[in-house]
Amino acid sequence: RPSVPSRIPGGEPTIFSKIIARSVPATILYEDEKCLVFRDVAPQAPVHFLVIPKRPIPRISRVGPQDTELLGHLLVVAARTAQAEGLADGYRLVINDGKHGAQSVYHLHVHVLGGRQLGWPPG
Ligand code: IU
Repeated sequence: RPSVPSRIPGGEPTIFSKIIARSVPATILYEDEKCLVFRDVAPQAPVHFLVIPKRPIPRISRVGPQDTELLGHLLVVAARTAQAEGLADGYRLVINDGKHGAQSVYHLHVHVLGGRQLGWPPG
């Protein structure tokens, strides 16, 4: 079938599916049967990694009740990995959704940013 650019909402597979499949390299911090954690290729803070489900949910606005356990798991893994990365002074979780949220890869991901004082509100 024709390949679909990752910027098209709902289109898949994205580059994150290739990272899961190991056909595109990434610095992987954690993996289990449901999720993968890897460093963001363009870090916006001294520590910046992404937590993604292996199942390619395109965006947070598309989740349903059947995703409750998976979404909880992503947050627990995010917190545990933040601790392992030494972010004892705090950090931020971000999920961008759609055009106004500045989402660029349509495979759900939780950003974890830390290692410096972050500002508020975000841009
Ligand atoms: P966004 O929330 O969809 O805007 O975030 C996508 C992130 O994925 C962004 O921070 C990119 O730097 C990051 N990323 C990556 O880590 N590796 C890649 O190959 C690509 C994007 I494309």
